[in-house]
Amino acid sequence: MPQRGRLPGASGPDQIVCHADIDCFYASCERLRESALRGEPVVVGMGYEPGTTNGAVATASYEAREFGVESAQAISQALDALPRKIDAAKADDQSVEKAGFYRPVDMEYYESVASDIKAILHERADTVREVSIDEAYLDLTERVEWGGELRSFAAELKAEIREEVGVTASLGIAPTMSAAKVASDHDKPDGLVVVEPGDVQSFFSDLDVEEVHGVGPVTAAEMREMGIETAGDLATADPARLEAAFGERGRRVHRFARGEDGREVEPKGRPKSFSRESAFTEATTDEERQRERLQTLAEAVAGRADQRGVLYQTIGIKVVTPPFDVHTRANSLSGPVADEELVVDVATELFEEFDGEEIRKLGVRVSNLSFGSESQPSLAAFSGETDADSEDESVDAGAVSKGQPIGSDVEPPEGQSSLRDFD
Ligand code: TTP
Ligand code: MG
Repeated sequence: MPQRGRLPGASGPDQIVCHADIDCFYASCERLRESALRGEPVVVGMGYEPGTTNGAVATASYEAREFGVESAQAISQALDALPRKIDAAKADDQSVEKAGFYRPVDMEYYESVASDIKAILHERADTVREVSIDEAYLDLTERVEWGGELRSFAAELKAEIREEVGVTASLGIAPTMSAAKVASDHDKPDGLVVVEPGDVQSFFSDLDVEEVHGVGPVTAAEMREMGIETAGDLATADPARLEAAFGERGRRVHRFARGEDGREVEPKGRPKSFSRESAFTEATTDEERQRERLQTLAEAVAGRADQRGVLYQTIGIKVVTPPFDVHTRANSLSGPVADEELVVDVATELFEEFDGEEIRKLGVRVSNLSFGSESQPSLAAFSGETDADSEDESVDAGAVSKGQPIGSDVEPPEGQSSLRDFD
């Protein structure tokens, strides 16, 4: 079906929007640094320690969700549904099988993982709208065509996030932002749902009304009382009646359920770094091959930064030696530069420490970015804080300046409040 019913000002039938959302994000981060948690029920939250009683679940792994644990639930309720493994092991009457691991929230670590994911997203699309710590919209219109090419692009993006960061993302691709959002949620975890322009209304028609972007559990309950069970019912409901019950939001979700959403992906959030990595087919001690590879990576990274008009102040390398030991080294310069030769030189110099080593994989990263050509206010904010932050910079996942989200030096932090933005 053509773009029937699109709003005036809609960006046209050719928009290809991808919504990316990481699966059980905080729990996935915990699993990255504690492999014993993989495949186990994991709950991340506050307030489960002895002596504390109130607190809430931030997220639960899909295994824990099977026990009925979910985000925003009181921790006491979660503990009833899924006792702590450590308690179950002590008590004879509880089965360790039906217990889970509880971990406290560690925002600094999650921000560092999010930053690596966002770097990949910014590499893969020119326009990225970051909407929460684990969620972003990508405008792919200029990058791919609907069909097979788009599917391979999406599969590669998922694979890159899985291999480079170690978490799984669910992707939804559709001609509008709201449909893409619903699509990414539709087949979680590790989902990939593509809704082509002609299929938006049929995709929506049988969905539960609660799946429509902007319809929460409370609104959904009220809608059900009005006889609106599915997104299809919502799409054909009288908009005036919806407005009477839910205000302007009623009209908006009505449009969304019809696949009408004229919003374009407006950029928000910036890459925190540019990096390139490359693995040898087999670990090698051939120094010439190693150096050549490093040089190619350094040139690619500098080229990418140059293309985006970005300066960098920190240059780093990543060296993976067998079995899977990751070493990161970085040097901060006294000021921001854009200099390919310098990236090659600094990377080569940092690499000298690994002379004679057997190497699996190499990576080069520039960070501590400065977006000079784009906007003056950001540049001013950046200049004001570089000295304090540059010392802490390194290319490893822990590159977070104390207590601050990465990149808060280049733009105002989006903060927790943006997490649940209607976006
Ligand atoms: P979500 O993307 O909503 O949830 P999720 O990534 O844990 O699970 P999934 O996407 O697979 O459904 O939120 C991202 C993170 O935000 C989540 O890992 C923890 C945090 N969060 C809270 O702290 N409180 C909440 O109520 C919710 C919903 C999320
Ligand atoms: Mg998520």
